[in-house]
Amino acid sequence: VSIGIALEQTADALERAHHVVVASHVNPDGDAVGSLLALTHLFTALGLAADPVLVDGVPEIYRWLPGMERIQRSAPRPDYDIGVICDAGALIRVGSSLVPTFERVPILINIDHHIADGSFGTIQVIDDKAAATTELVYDLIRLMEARRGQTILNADIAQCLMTGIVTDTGSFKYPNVRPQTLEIAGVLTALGAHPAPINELVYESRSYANVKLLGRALEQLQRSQDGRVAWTFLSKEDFVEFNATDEDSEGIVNHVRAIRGVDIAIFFREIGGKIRISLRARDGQADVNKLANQFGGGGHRLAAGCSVEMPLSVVMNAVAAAAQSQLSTFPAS
Ligand SMILES: [Mn+2]
Repeated sequence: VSIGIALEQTADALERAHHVVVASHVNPDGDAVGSLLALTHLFTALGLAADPVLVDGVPEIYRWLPGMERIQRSAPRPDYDIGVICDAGALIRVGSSLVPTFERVPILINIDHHIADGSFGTIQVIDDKAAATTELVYDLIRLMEARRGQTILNADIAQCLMTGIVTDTGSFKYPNVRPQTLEIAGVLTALGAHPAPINELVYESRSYANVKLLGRALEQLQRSQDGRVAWTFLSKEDFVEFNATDEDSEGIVNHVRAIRGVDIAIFFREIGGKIRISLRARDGQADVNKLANQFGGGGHRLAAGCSVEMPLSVVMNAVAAAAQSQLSTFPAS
């Protein structure tokens, strides 16, 4: 199904709906929160009752986003006409407590830019060329405006959409930026959503604990003999020492990826009896989505994650070895 047809089908379904539940993935990033809130604003403008849900709540660095106070950790109603899941990659990624709500909805709309194996949803608005899910939400808003002859896109929605673009492109630095990304960003900037203050709020308003954790993580940095895989970790003791949560470890993996010669960067942290793993690849042949799949996780080619229940040292050896094994099949980038 082409993206245009899927958007039309989504618009048709929305015309007939009353109660909509909207969700995105656990451990939400800027594109998850941004697309979720932009959709919530859209549905409200269309006269629908919309319930936005994130089982993990909203991370501190996104709490300034317009409408964020509407987000709940569970669905308040038992039943909905439509369920919309954005930026999630897979149904389970909304969080297991929320899956039954989405299994009950008669129409499930999946809006995403992840390449999903066995994609889900009655209607799938999926375009892996989009830099962010908010690009697809922008297209849906424009379509609804054309259908209704109504202006919907406003300054608040623009902030939400731009946040998704800024965070999923690493502030316009990643190869996923396409001409359309910058065209949409131009429209949003004209509406008052300049990328600079968003960048400041998201990346340059770090907690003290975040910077202390970064220092510890850099101290504990390791790499493979050929330097193509680098990794670091934070133990539960590290989190206790700085009175920090996993939210405070945001962005650390990018420092590992920035090392010259590194094709795959890995960041392990010991959180609540599990090991959470963030994976990043330098643009080239490395594919961390595949690597994450080997350990029950997922994401994109260049950014992915997973979570495993094994001792930290065991997990570190296993994932670093799997990364080296993938890289051994092609030359350094
Ligand atoms: Mn995304």
